[in-house]
Amino acid sequence: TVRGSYQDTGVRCTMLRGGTSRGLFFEAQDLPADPAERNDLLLRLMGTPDPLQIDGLGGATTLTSKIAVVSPSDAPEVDVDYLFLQLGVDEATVSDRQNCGNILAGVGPFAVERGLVAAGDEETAVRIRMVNSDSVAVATFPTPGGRVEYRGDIEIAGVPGAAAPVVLAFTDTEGSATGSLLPTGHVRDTIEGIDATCIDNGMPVVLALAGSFGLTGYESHEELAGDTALLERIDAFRRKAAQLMGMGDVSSASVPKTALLAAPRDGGQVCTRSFIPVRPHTSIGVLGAVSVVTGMLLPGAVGHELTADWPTDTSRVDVEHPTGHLLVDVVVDGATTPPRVVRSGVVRTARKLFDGTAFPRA
Ligand code: NQM
Repeated sequence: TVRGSYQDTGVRCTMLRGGTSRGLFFEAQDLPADPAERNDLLLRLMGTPDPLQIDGLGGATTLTSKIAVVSPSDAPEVDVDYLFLQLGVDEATVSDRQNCGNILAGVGPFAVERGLVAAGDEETAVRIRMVNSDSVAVATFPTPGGRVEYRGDIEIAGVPGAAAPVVLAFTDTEGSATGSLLPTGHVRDTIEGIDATCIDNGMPVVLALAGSFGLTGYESHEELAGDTALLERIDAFRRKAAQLMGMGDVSSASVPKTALLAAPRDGGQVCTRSFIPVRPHTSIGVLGAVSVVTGMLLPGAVGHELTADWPTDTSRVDVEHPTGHLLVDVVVDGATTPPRVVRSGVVRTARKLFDGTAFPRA
Protein backbone atom coordinates (compact mmCIF):
# COMPACT_ATOMS: atom_id res chain seq x y z
CA THR A 1 0.00 0.00 0.00
CA VAL A 2 0.97 3.68 -0.26
CA ARG A 3 1.08 3.86 3.52
CA GLY A 4 3.59 1.04 3.74
CA SER A 5 5.80 2.46 1.05
CA TYR A 6 6.12 5.84 2.76
CA GLN A 7 7.07 4.14 6.01
CA ASP A 8 9.80 2.24 4.22
CA THR A 9 11.10 4.94 1.90
CA GLY A 10 10.20 8.08 3.83
CA VAL A 11 9.52 11.42 2.15
CA ARG A 12 11.95 14.10 1.01
CA CYS A 13 11.53 16.96 3.46
CA THR A 14 13.23 20.16 4.55
CA MET A 15 12.56 21.77 7.90
CA LEU A 16 12.91 25.53 8.04
CA ARG A 17 12.18 28.18 10.56
CA GLY A 18 10.21 30.94 8.85
CA GLY A 19 9.91 34.05 11.02
CA THR A 20 8.55 32.93 14.39
CA SER A 21 7.13 29.66 13.02
CA ARG A 22 8.72 26.37 12.08
CA GLY A 23 7.51 24.07 9.36
CA LEU A 24 8.06 21.05 7.15
CA PHE A 25 8.57 22.02 3.52
CA PHE A 26 7.78 19.64 0.66
CA GLU A 27 7.69 19.77 -3.09
CA ALA A 28 4.17 18.88 -4.21
CA GLN A 29 5.54 16.13 -6.45
CA ASP A 30 6.89 14.26 -3.42
CA LEU A 31 3.49 14.04 -1.71
CA PRO A 32 0.38 12.05 -2.65
CA ALA A 33 -1.75 13.99 -5.13
CA ASP A 34 -4.96 13.00 -3.36
CA PRO A 35 -5.55 15.60 -0.57
CA ALA A 36 -6.99 13.03 1.88
CA GLU A 37 -3.99 10.73 1.44
CA ARG A 38 -1.62 13.69 1.65
CA ASN A 39 -3.21 14.98 4.85
CA ASP A 40 -3.08 11.53 6.43
CA LEU A 41 0.64 11.29 5.62
CA LEU A 42 1.33 14.79 6.99
CA LEU A 43 -0.43 14.04 10.28
CA ARG A 44 1.67 10.89 10.70
CA LEU A 45 4.88 12.78 9.93
CA MET A 46 4.01 15.56 12.38
CA GLY A 47 3.00 13.20 15.18
CA THR A 48 -0.53 14.65 15.39
CA PRO A 49 -2.81 13.92 17.29
CA ASP A 50 -0.78 13.95 20.49
CA PRO A 51 -0.20 16.91 22.85
CA LEU A 52 3.56 16.21 22.79
CA GLN A 53 3.77 15.01 19.17
CA ILE A 54 6.35 12.65 20.64
CA ASP A 55 6.28 10.27 17.66
CA GLY A 56 6.62 12.99 15.02
CA LEU A 57 8.39 16.16 13.94
CA GLY A 58 5.97 18.74 15.40
CA GLY A 59 7.00 20.90 18.33
CA ALA A 60 3.82 20.53 20.42
CA THR A 61 2.47 23.98 19.47
CA THR A 62 0.47 25.20 16.47
CA LEU A 63 3.37 27.50 15.55
CA THR A 64 5.54 24.42 15.00
CA SER A 65 2.87 22.23 13.32
CA LYS A 66 2.96 23.94 9.96
CA ILE A 67 3.41 22.67 6.43
CA ALA A 68 4.44 24.32 3.16
CA VAL A 69 3.76 22.52 -0.12
CA VAL A 70 5.68 24.19 -2.94
CA SER A 71 5.54 23.60 -6.70
CA PRO A 72 6.50 25.37 -9.91
CA SER A 73 3.66 27.70 -10.88
CA ASP A 74 1.84 27.82 -14.17
CA ALA A 75 0.32 31.18 -13.20
CA PRO A 76 1.78 34.03 -15.29
CA GLU A 77 4.40 36.23 -13.61
CA VAL A 78 4.72 33.85 -10.67
CA ASP A 79 7.61 31.49 -9.93
CA VAL A 80 6.16 29.06 -7.41
CA ASP A 81 2.85 28.11 -5.80
CA TYR A 82 2.82 27.82 -2.00
CA LEU A 83 0.04 25.96 -0.24
CA PHE A 84 0.03 26.38 3.53
CA LEU A 85 -1.48 23.71 5.78
CA GLN A 86 -2.06 24.22 9.50
CA LEU A 87 -2.01 20.96 11.43
CA GLY A 88 -3.55 20.52 14.85
CA VAL A 89 -1.48 19.33 17.80
CA ASP A 90 -3.77 17.17 19.91
CA GLU A 91 -6.53 17.03 17.31
CA ALA A 92 -6.15 15.38 13.92
CA THR A 93 -6.97 18.48 11.87
CA VAL A 94 -5.41 19.78 8.66
CA SER A 95 -6.66 23.18 7.51
CA ASP A 96 -6.07 25.12 4.30
CA ARG A 97 -8.40 27.93 5.39
CA GLN A 98 -5.63 30.24 6.55
CA ASN A 99 -2.41 31.49 5.12
CA CYS A 100 0.84 31.92 7.05
CA GLY A 101 3.15 34.85 6.52
CA ASN A 102 5.86 33.46 8.78
CA ILE A 103 6.23 30.12 7.00
CA LEU A 104 6.12 32.17 3.79
CA ALA A 105 9.57 33.53 4.72
CA GLY A 106 11.02 30.05 4.14
CA VAL A 107 9.38 29.47 0.75
CA GLY A 108 11.77 31.56 -1.37
CA PRO A 109 14.94 30.02 0.12
CA PHE A 110 13.39 26.54 -0.19
CA ALA A 111 12.53 27.15 -3.86
CA VAL A 112 16.14 28.16 -4.57
CA GLU A 113 17.59 25.22 -2.56
CA ARG A 114 15.50 22.79 -4.60
CA GLY A 115 16.35 24.39 -7.94
CA LEU A 116 12.76 25.49 -8.59
CA VAL A 117 14.00 29.06 -9.04
CA ALA A 118 17.41 30.17 -10.33
CA ALA A 119 19.35 32.26 -7.84
CA GLY A 120 20.66 35.73 -8.65
CA ASP A 121 24.32 36.56 -7.98
CA GLU A 122 23.65 38.94 -5.09
CA GLU A 123 20.03 38.50 -4.13
CA THR A 124 16.99 36.67 -5.46
CA ALA A 125 13.38 37.82 -5.69
CA VAL A 126 10.94 34.91 -5.78
CA ARG A 127 7.35 35.58 -6.80
CA ILE A 128 5.14 33.32 -4.76
CA ARG A 129 1.46 32.64 -5.32
CA MET A 130 -0.10 31.98 -1.93
CA VAL A 131 -2.64 29.36 -2.93
CA ASN A 132 -4.75 29.67 0.25
CA SER A 133 -5.59 33.30 -0.43
CA ASP A 134 -4.90 33.41 -4.18
CA SER A 135 -2.60 36.38 -3.70
CA VAL A 136 1.02 37.05 -4.54
CA ALA A 137 4.01 37.83 -2.33
CA VAL A 138 7.49 38.71 -3.50
CA ALA A 139 10.24 37.42 -1.21
CA THR A 140 13.69 38.99 -1.60
CA PHE A 141 16.73 37.55 0.20
CA PRO A 142 20.52 37.40 -0.20
CA THR A 143 22.02 34.74 -2.48
CA PRO A 144 25.69 35.72 -2.83
CA GLY A 145 27.38 33.59 -5.48
CA GLY A 146 24.05 31.94 -6.26
CA ARG A 147 23.62 30.26 -2.84
CA VAL A 148 21.08 31.09 -0.16
CA GLU A 149 22.78 32.95 2.69
CA TYR A 150 20.90 32.43 5.97
CA ARG A 151 23.45 34.27 8.10
CA GLY A 152 22.97 37.97 8.67
CA ASP A 153 22.41 40.70 11.21
CA ILE A 154 18.62 41.07 11.33
CA GLU A 155 17.07 40.32 14.70
CA ILE A 156 13.36 39.63 14.95
CA ALA A 157 11.40 39.43 18.20
CA GLY A 158 10.80 35.87 19.30
CA VAL A 159 13.85 34.37 17.56
CA PRO A 160 17.23 34.20 19.31
CA GLY A 161 20.22 35.64 17.47
CA ALA A 162 20.35 37.24 14.07
CA ALA A 163 19.91 36.06 10.48
CA ALA A 164 19.67 37.31 6.91
CA PRO A 165 16.63 39.38 5.99
CA VAL A 166 13.78 37.99 3.93
CA VAL A 167 11.78 40.99 2.74
CA LEU A 168 8.16 40.11 2.00
CA ALA A 169 5.99 42.40 -0.14
CA PHE A 170 2.32 41.52 -0.48
CA THR A 171 -0.19 42.30 -3.17
CA ASP A 172 -3.89 41.37 -3.48
CA THR A 173 -4.19 40.31 0.14
CA GLU A 174 -7.54 42.10 0.55
CA GLY A 175 -10.26 39.58 1.33
CA SER A 176 -7.79 36.67 1.50
CA ALA A 177 -10.23 34.23 3.12
CA THR A 178 -13.52 36.08 2.93
CA GLY A 179 -13.51 37.90 -0.42
CA SER A 180 -13.47 41.42 0.98
CA LEU A 181 -11.41 43.76 3.13
CA LEU A 182 -14.41 44.46 5.38
CA PRO A 183 -16.20 41.11 5.27
CA THR A 184 -19.23 42.22 7.32
CA GLY A 185 -19.72 45.23 5.05
CA HIS A 186 -19.10 47.59 7.98
CA VAL A 187 -16.04 49.20 9.45
CA ARG A 188 -17.47 48.54 12.94
CA ASP A 189 -19.97 46.04 14.36
CA THR A 190 -21.29 45.21 17.80
CA ILE A 191 -20.62 41.55 18.58
CA GLU A 192 -21.69 40.00 21.88
CA GLY A 193 -22.06 43.57 23.15
CA ILE A 194 -18.49 44.49 22.16
CA ASP A 195 -17.38 47.02 19.55
CA ALA A 196 -15.46 45.14 16.86
CA THR A 197 -13.85 45.65 13.48
CA CYS A 198 -13.73 42.59 11.22
CA ILE A 199 -10.90 42.94 8.73
CA ASP A 200 -9.25 40.66 6.18
CA ASN A 201 -6.03 41.90 4.60
CA GLY A 202 -4.15 38.61 4.37
CA MET A 203 -5.70 37.10 7.51
CA PRO A 204 -9.27 37.37 8.77
CA VAL A 205 -9.00 39.08 12.16
CA VAL A 206 -11.54 40.51 14.60
CA LEU A 207 -10.29 43.63 16.40
CA ALA A 208 -11.53 44.83 19.77
CA LEU A 209 -10.11 47.01 22.51
CA ALA A 210 -8.54 45.00 25.34
CA GLY A 211 -10.62 47.13 27.73
CA SER A 212 -13.82 45.71 26.21
CA PHE A 213 -12.84 42.36 27.69
CA GLY A 214 -11.89 43.88 31.04
CA LEU A 215 -8.18 43.59 30.27
CA THR A 216 -5.36 46.13 30.23
CA GLY A 217 -3.93 44.62 27.06
CA TYR A 218 -0.53 44.24 28.75
CA GLU A 219 -1.18 40.81 30.30
CA SER A 220 1.52 38.20 29.76
CA HIS A 221 1.01 35.20 27.49
CA GLU A 222 0.78 32.95 30.57
CA GLU A 223 -1.86 35.11 32.26
CA LEU A 224 -4.02 35.02 29.16
CA ALA A 225 -3.46 31.31 28.54
CA GLY A 226 -4.57 30.53 32.11
CA ASP A 227 -7.77 32.57 31.97
CA THR A 228 -10.28 29.93 30.87
CA ALA A 229 -13.29 32.21 31.23
CA LEU A 230 -11.63 34.79 28.97
CA LEU A 231 -10.75 32.20 26.34
CA GLU A 232 -14.36 30.99 26.29
CA ARG A 233 -15.55 34.55 25.74
CA ILE A 234 -13.01 35.02 22.96
CA ASP A 235 -14.25 31.84 21.29
CA ALA A 236 -17.91 32.88 21.45
CA PHE A 237 -16.95 36.33 20.15
CA ARG A 238 -14.96 35.10 17.17
CA ARG A 239 -17.57 32.48 16.25
CA LYS A 240 -20.27 35.13 16.16
CA ALA A 241 -17.95 37.40 14.17
CA ALA A 242 -17.30 34.60 11.69
CA GLN A 243 -21.03 34.35 10.97
CA LEU A 244 -21.19 38.07 10.23
CA MET A 245 -18.08 37.65 8.06
CA GLY A 246 -19.81 34.98 5.97
CA MET A 247 -17.41 32.28 7.15
CA GLY A 248 -20.07 29.94 8.50
CA ASP A 249 -19.29 27.54 11.31
CA VAL A 250 -15.66 27.99 12.35
CA SER A 251 -15.70 25.82 15.47
CA SER A 252 -12.95 23.59 14.04
CA ALA A 253 -11.27 26.26 11.85
CA SER A 254 -8.11 28.20 12.76
CA VAL A 255 -9.65 31.48 11.53
CA PRO A 256 -10.78 34.13 12.23
CA LYS A 257 -8.15 35.23 14.75
CA THR A 258 -8.90 37.81 17.44
CA ALA A 259 -6.65 40.75 18.28
CA LEU A 260 -7.08 42.91 21.37
CA LEU A 261 -5.66 46.42 21.18
CA ALA A 262 -4.30 48.84 23.75
CA ALA A 263 -2.24 52.03 23.71
CA PRO A 264 1.48 51.36 23.13
CA ARG A 265 3.71 51.34 26.18
CA ASP A 266 7.13 50.41 24.81
CA GLY A 267 7.83 52.98 22.13
CA GLY A 268 5.63 51.30 19.52
CA GLN A 269 2.40 52.42 17.86
CA VAL A 270 -0.11 49.90 19.26
CA CYS A 271 0.04 47.10 21.81
CA THR A 272 -1.56 43.79 20.77
CA ARG A 273 -2.60 40.50 22.29
CA SER A 274 -3.74 38.04 19.64
CA PHE A 275 -5.50 34.70 19.79
CA ILE A 276 -4.97 31.98 17.16
CA PRO A 277 -7.88 31.51 17.11
CA VAL A 278 -8.47 31.05 20.85
CA ARG A 279 -5.06 30.24 22.32
CA PRO A 280 -2.99 33.36 22.91
CA HIS A 281 -0.12 33.92 20.47
CA THR A 282 3.34 34.30 22.02
CA SER A 283 3.96 37.14 19.52
CA ILE A 284 1.68 37.95 16.55
CA GLY A 285 1.28 36.50 13.05
CA VAL A 286 2.71 38.42 10.11
CA LEU A 287 -0.48 38.63 8.08
CA GLY A 288 -2.38 38.93 11.34
CA ALA A 289 -0.40 42.10 12.16
CA VAL A 290 -0.79 43.42 8.61
CA SER A 291 -4.55 43.01 8.98
CA VAL A 292 -4.60 44.64 12.43
CA VAL A 293 -2.76 47.72 11.17
CA THR A 294 -4.90 47.89 8.02
CA GLY A 295 -8.08 47.83 10.11
CA MET A 296 -6.83 50.50 12.52
CA LEU A 297 -6.00 52.83 9.64
CA LEU A 298 -9.66 52.98 8.55
CA PRO A 299 -11.64 55.92 9.97
CA GLY A 300 -14.36 54.61 12.28
CA ALA A 301 -12.56 51.34 13.02
CA VAL A 302 -11.88 50.06 16.51
CA GLY A 303 -8.48 51.41 17.56
CA HIS A 304 -8.45 54.14 14.89
CA GLU A 305 -8.12 56.77 17.63
CA LEU A 306 -4.68 55.32 18.46
CA THR A 307 -3.45 56.16 14.95
CA ALA A 308 -3.80 59.90 15.65
CA ASP A 309 -0.30 59.82 17.17
CA TRP A 310 1.24 57.80 14.36
CA PRO A 311 3.85 59.63 12.32
CA THR A 312 2.38 60.65 8.97
CA ASP A 313 5.70 60.55 7.16
CA THR A 314 6.28 56.84 7.61
CA SER A 315 4.41 53.69 6.74
CA ARG A 316 6.49 51.59 9.17
CA VAL A 317 4.14 50.69 12.00
CA ASP A 318 5.68 49.23 15.15
CA VAL A 319 3.29 46.63 16.58
CA GLU A 320 3.98 45.64 20.20
CA HIS A 321 3.15 42.04 21.16
CA PRO A 322 3.84 39.83 24.22
CA THR A 323 7.50 39.17 23.31
CA GLY A 324 8.58 42.32 21.49
CA HIS A 325 7.86 44.29 18.34
CA LEU A 326 6.89 43.54 14.75
CA LEU A 327 7.40 46.26 12.14
CA VAL A 328 4.89 46.23 9.33
CA ASP A 329 4.56 48.44 6.30
CA VAL A 330 0.95 49.17 5.32
CA VAL A 331 -0.34 51.94 3.09
CA VAL A 332 -4.11 52.31 2.72
CA ASP A 333 -5.99 54.70 0.46
CA GLY A 334 -8.94 55.57 2.69
CA ALA A 335 -10.27 58.13 0.23
CA THR A 336 -11.84 55.43 -1.97
CA THR A 337 -14.98 53.44 -1.11
CA PRO A 338 -14.33 50.72 -0.20
CA PRO A 339 -10.83 51.64 1.00
CA ARG A 340 -7.98 50.21 -1.05
CA VAL A 341 -4.73 48.70 0.20
CA VAL A 342 -1.88 50.27 -1.72
CA ARG A 343 0.84 48.01 -0.35
CA SER A 344 1.84 45.95 2.66
CA GLY A 345 5.00 44.22 3.70
CA VAL A 346 7.25 43.03 6.47
CA VAL A 347 10.85 41.94 7.13
CA ARG A 348 11.41 38.40 8.42
CA THR A 349 14.29 35.94 8.60
CA ALA A 350 14.41 32.21 7.90
CA ARG A 351 16.82 29.34 8.47
CA LYS A 352 17.22 25.86 7.05
CA LEU A 353 17.22 23.41 9.99
CA PHE A 354 17.52 20.08 8.23
CA ASP A 355 17.19 18.60 4.79
CA GLY A 356 16.63 14.92 4.35
CA THR A 357 14.10 12.14 4.55
CA ALA A 358 11.22 12.15 7.03
CA PHE A 359 9.57 8.91 8.13
CA PRO A 360 5.86 8.78 9.09
CA ARG A 361 4.54 6.64 11.91
CA ALA A 362 2.12 3.85 11.09
O1 NQM B 1 -0.55 35.80 10.44
C1 NQM B 1 0.00 32.14 13.49
C2 NQM B 1 2.16 32.82 12.83
C3 NQM B 1 0.74 32.69 12.53
C4 NQM B 1 0.17 33.07 11.25
C5 NQM B 1 -1.37 31.84 13.34
C6 NQM B 1 0.96 34.02 10.48
C7 NQM B 1 0.36 35.19 9.86
O2 NQM B 1 2.54 33.55 13.71
O3 NQM B 1 0.83 35.52 8.79
O4 NQM B 1 2.14 33.91 10.30
O5 NQM B 1 -2.10 32.77 13.05
O6 NQM B 1 -1.74 30.69 13.55
O7 NQM B 1 2.97 32.17 12.16
